[in-house]
Amino acid sequence: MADRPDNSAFDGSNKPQLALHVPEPKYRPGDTVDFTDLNVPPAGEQARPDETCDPKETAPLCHDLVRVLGDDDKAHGPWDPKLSPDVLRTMLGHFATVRAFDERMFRGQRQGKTSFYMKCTGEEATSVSAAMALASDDMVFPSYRQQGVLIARGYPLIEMINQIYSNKGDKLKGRQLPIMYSSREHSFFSISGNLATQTPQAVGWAMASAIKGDSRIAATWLGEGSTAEGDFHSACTFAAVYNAPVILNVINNQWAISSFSGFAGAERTTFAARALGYGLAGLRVDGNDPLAVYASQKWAADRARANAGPTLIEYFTYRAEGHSTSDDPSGYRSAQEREEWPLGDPVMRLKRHLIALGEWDEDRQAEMDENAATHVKQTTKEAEKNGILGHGLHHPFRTMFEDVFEELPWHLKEQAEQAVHEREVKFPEGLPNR
Ligand SMILES: Cc1ncc(C[n+]2csc(CCOP(=O)(O)OP(=O)(O)O)c2C)c(N)n1
Ligand SMILES: [Mg+2]
Repeated sequence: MADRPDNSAFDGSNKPQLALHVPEPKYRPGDTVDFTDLNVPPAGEQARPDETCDPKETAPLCHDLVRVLGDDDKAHGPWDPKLSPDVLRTMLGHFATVRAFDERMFRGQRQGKTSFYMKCTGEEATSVSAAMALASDDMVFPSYRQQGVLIARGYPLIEMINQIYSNKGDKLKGRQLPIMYSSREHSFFSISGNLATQTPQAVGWAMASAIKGDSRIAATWLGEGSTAEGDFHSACTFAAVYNAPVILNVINNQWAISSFSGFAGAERTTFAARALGYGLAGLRVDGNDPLAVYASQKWAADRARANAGPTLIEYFTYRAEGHSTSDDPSGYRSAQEREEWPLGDPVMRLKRHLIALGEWDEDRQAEMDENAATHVKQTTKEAEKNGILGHGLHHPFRTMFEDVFEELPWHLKEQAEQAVHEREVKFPEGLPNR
């Protein structure tokens, strides 16, 4: 929509009329997509300041794009993390698991086994590669698209599936939306559906870690759309003021359900550049380049561990699929965007890099993908024994009143009794789970 002055209040004077700008995405369904005006700098050309540098030194990097993997599939420049082929193959293995998991869970939702699922297709590096650069006991405060963090940390797939199916094996007892995992043992903070709430929590946890003289740092992830929430800005202020040992990862996949990134301010400046106003170190990174993601996360982690301060990282990527199983992106964006997206696919890029190194081949890749699919399939079958959506094998109804208070207060006791009574009236034949 063009900027149009609203003439309804025009008073006839010759004062300049004000016009409201309402952002509009460049491409809508059916449009031809052209990304040639997108500035994609060559890999390896971005400077790498010292981890303990003054935040101001990162200013140029907030408008650039840190890239390591070039069009020749080789690693270039000072950000090359120089990972061993074994570590690269481990990363590729996690990618394969995440992709196989996403495929099967998406299908499970279509088959009615769960009510909801969210894929991270195209964004795998922003969680897997980042998690691999952190220590396993660093506390992570993810959003809902970081299944790759749990998988990289070795969280059992069956626990994830039990949670998605809200079955009797679900450790969260059906109290969370499917995919909103939580694992204290894996230093993975409970996911919240209220966008951006995890960001001040991460900063607060990092501050507490510093107060206690601990050595663990915190990292959080949020979507670019969620940066429009006030919580994110409070988090940035606290992080800067107290020099909290925290990493704020903004995953700019350019869409927030059907709202494009312009509604979160992308037309004006980059998300990394938000760092500058707060006095945080900032990096803008090719989010589909697994080596650049690893290197930048490691840089920020080392910076936080050295008490040199927090970092805001924008991972520039593209949400290749729908927002969730409840979404149909063909209604609001051009299907060509995914095809024309110039930063490619992180899984293919890492695979081609390993092949270019002489450390991998297509046959081994096919075997890896097949093994991942089989592992996920078998684990899914195992989890289904604990129940799927609507099969009654969930936690007993009355348990929803438990675990919050040591001693259930009288008014909740009353509610619990009333709820059980109402179910008896509604289902006089009885229910398998009381
Ligand atoms: C406070 C709040 N507002 C709105 C929503 C509804 N909502 C859920 S996901 C989403 C889009 C978020 O987009 P983004 O932050 O870019 O993350 P992405 O889904 O792209 O990973 C919205 C608006 C919510 N859950 N919480
Ligand atoms: Mg987004």
